[in-house]
Formats: sequence, structure tokens, C-alpha cells
Amino acid sequence: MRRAVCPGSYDPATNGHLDIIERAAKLFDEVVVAVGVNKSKKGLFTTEERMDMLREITAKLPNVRVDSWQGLLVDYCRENDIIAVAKGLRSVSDFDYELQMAQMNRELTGLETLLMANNPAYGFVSSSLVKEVTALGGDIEHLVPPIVFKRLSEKYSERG
Ligand code: COD
Repeated sequence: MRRAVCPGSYDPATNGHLDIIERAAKLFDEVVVAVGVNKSKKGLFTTEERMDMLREITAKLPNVRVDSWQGLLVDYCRENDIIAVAKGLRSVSDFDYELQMAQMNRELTGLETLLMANNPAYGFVSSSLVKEVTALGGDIEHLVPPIVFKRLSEKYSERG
């Protein structure tokens, strides 16, 4: 079983994330989409809310499951028999950061990282920007899965 992880904050997931998850699912027997739990960073959505949206978004992908983890990614991978990290690259700044993490992870346990060139249609899309544009009344419906659009709209209407 060749198992990979697509780690992220997913606060919330976007079409850019989904593109990477779908492509990773074609390359590996199983892909775990893992939400990183960072107690010192309060997001818009709770970990459970992020996971629920991810489960709905990936329901059509039979070899993808959703989980969460806390602590070092290499430890989570070792405990779950995961051989590679699959991530998307949007820009040179992504590359600098991701390369450093990939090298550190390989140094720590030999964990491999697969960096995939992003779909240019979503090169400018990030969770923080979709939140900001929604909060300011802009339309991002075409940039996120339908469930995320619904939940984002609900969150910001609750907040007024
Ligand atoms: N197109 C393509 N890919 C995208 C897009 C897009 N539009 N948006 C995001 N992605 C991909 C990127 O590969 C990104 O890495 C991944 O999705 C997750 O993105 P986010 O924004 O949800 O998550 P981040 O960047 O906040 O998450 C960072 C992690 C939690 C993945 C990272 O900090 C991590 O791996 N931490 C593990 C803790 C650890 O082991 N630390 C030691 C590191 S050496």
C-alpha cells in the first residue's frame, strides 16, 4: 500500500487544495488529507468543521480519507505508514518554504515530499484570501467547492 498525506490548515479548503488532492489520489493507493491542529492559531473554522467540509468534498474519491494531526508531521507519517507528503506549489515563495520543510522532513525520518506544480487557474487562490474577499462582500463562489461557499457565507452572515 503506497500511502501519501496532503497536509494543510484547510481553513477552509479551496479548489486549489482539491486539485492537488485529486492529482495525488491518482498517484498513490491511498491519500490521507490531514488537517494540522495548531492550538496557538485560532482559525475561522474549527478542526471538526474543516474535516466535515473535506469529507464532503472528497466523498467522490474512494481512496481518500480525512484525518487530523498535532505535532510533527514526520511522527504522524511514521505512525500511519505514510511514505510521502504531496503538496502544491504556487509561487517561488511557496517553493522556498516547502523545499526547506521537505529537506528537514527527509533529514528527520527519510520522509519524501512530492511538490506538484499548481493548476494556474488557482495560482492566486489561498484560504486567507477567500476569507478576506468573502468578509468584504466579494464573490469567490467559483474558487471554492460548493459546501465551502455555503459554510463561508453562513459564517460571515452569523458575524454580521
Ligand atoms: N494551489 C495549489 N496548492 C495549494 C493551493 C493552491 N491554490 N493552496 C494551498 N495549496 C497547497 C500547498 O501545498 C500547501 O502546502 C497546502 O495546500 C496546504 O495549504 P494551507 O494553506 O491549507 O496550509 P498551511 O500552508 O497553513 O499548512 C502548513 C502545514 C500545516 C502543512 C505545515 O505547517 C506543516 O506541514 N506543518 C507540520 C508541522 C511540522 O512537522 N513542522 C516541522 C516542519 S519541517
